Amino acid sequence: MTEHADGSVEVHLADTHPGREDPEYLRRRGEIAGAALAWERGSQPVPTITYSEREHEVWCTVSAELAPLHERYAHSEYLAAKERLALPTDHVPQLAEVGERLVPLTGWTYVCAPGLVPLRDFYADLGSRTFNSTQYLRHDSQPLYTPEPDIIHEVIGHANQLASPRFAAITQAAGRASLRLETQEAMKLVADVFWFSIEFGVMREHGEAKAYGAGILSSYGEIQEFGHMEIRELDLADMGTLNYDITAYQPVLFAAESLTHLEDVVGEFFASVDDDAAAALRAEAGRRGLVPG
Ligand code: TIH
Ligand code: FE2
Repeated sequence: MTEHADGSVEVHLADTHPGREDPEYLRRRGEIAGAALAWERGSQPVPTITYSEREHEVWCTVSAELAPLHERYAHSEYLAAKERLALPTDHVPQLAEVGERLVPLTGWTYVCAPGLVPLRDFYADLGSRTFNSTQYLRHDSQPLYTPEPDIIHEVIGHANQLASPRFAAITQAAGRASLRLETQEAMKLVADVFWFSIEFGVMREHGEAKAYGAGILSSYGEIQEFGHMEIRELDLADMGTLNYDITAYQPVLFAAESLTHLEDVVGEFFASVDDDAAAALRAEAGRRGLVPG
């Protein structure tokens, strides 16, 4: 992202991004990022974005495609939370509205982010039940999957999940853990466990692997494929050190046996991890030959 002297913002997209060659999309991305950059936390409400018909259309398409797939593949804890949050399916909601719905349920609020937020800042905010969210939409040529988080991922994936008090508590615990960690290695390990749980976690329910991870639940492409991936048992040393590509469907996933199992293993880990415990897990991964390259 480049901020020009005239206040305009230029967004740089990866070579593989479907909107890379679309000048109108790039202009719009700059405009929305600019609104977030100009926003000052605390002094003003999160900026309202006036979404175009084309953007509302993407939201409607993804909401409609996901509805039956959630019924089929999402864990019941997520489904119940989604029903309570009752987000609109016919237009893109404003982040302020997402927060207004979440606060009475679990106390989370949404703030706007121009793009990727530095890891430490993102996690520190999770510790106080504040979610940094992008406001732009994925490119309409590929609504089924986007290689970077957009408002569909942040809201349909995360906000629905955060409407569950139990997922909300695990997410906050990861945020609070970040405040205890001094080393970058420990922070990376926690973020990687988060990736394989809150972002891409699956959980057994009635003998089937169901999705509760926000990254699976916001992609109607990936949600139809995760059942065919390699599904391993929860394993903190493995989750915390396995390499992954954020721009592709995840070929390896980790399944909890139940929500209580997830809380006991991942929730307890976030609640107690410090630099020493993180180093010990990395050493364990090394002994077991897990750490790649
Ligand atoms: N791939 C997700 C989607 O299409 O909704 C978005 C992302 C989640 C995590 C990284 S990118
Ligand atoms: Fe996410």
